Amino acid sequence: MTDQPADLNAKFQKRIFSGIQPSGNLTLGNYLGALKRFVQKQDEGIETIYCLVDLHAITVWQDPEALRRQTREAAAAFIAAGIDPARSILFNQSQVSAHAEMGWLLNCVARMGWMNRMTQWKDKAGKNAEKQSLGLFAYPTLMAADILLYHATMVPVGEDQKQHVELTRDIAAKFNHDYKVDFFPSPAPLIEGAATRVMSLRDGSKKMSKSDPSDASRINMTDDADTIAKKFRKAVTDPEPLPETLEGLEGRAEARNLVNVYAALADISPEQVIAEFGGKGFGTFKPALADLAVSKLEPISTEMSRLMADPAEIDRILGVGAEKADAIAQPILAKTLDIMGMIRSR
Ligand code: AQP
Repeated sequence: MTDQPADLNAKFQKRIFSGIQPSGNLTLGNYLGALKRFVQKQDEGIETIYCLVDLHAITVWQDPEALRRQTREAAAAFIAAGIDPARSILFNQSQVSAHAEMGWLLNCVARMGWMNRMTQWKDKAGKNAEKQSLGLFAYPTLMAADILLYHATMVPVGEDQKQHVELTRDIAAKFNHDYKVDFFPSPAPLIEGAATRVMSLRDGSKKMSKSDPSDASRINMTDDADTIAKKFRKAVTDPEPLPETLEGLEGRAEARNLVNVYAALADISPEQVIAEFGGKGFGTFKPALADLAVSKLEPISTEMSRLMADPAEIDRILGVGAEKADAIAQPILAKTLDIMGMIRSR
């Protein structure tokens, strides 16, 4: 792709944008790979904009009532996990129409060849590409629109979304190059911590996902203590005890996954987990992991239930967030249209 000037991002203020699809129960993967880190970034004092990407969610079928409930539940999860709507902008995507408009503009910048290379598209469409929605194919350009609409410079995501942020950089670079401007920054993916790719509890080669048909494959943020303990107890592992060194996890995807999850939940390194549990069997490690997960997730799910008892208050918070988001997005959309040659006479 066209190179961007080295000092391009220096022109833009530091701003974080990220999102989560309200397409089902949020999982431990969403929590460790995204939500927990969203809170950390907010608490570091960086300007943070977080979006429940409902327009992305409908790229696969969503029952309308379920989508509304899931969107409120996801908002409750954000707030219960520590997102403060007074310090971060929190809103649902469809309330800011500029996302869809910018998505169209960027559809006209992105190239089919780039889109065809997206591994999430290939994974989700599988052998059934003909039957997928056009929206699923265009998912990554809408994500680029989400990010560039705010001139965001950093995007905290899990490992699976890295390619989409790289595509966003390519789209920004092509736009800047074609229109001879330095208008869009080159946003950087922030992929940090021990749990950037939490794996399924049933298959160590697949990522934990809220749309996996097997509920046993994931820990949901709303699972109760008994369910969490049972799912970890039944998690697929090999029969060996944990190794004495990190290198000993080589070729042991399931064991590595559980060590990484423990490290991320406890805010320690995988080395420290091995120092504590090396040589011990899963009969000891799994209950310790379950206790740790319950101690972190239970207060969040209790607070989520409290928030969900007042859906009107959640809607109010999302409405205020949408107004704040719109105020940033509209001038950037207007300038984009202007650069592209659209008449703006009202
Ligand atoms: N297993 C995971 N480990 C670490 N991070 C993860 N994320 C998702 N799964 C894991 C991160 O969570 C953020 C929001 O993801 P999303 O809901 O927008 O879509 P996704 O990546 O496709 O997540 P799911 O759970 O697999 O959703 P479905 O099943 O609906 O497609 C992103 O930052 C993602 O990296």
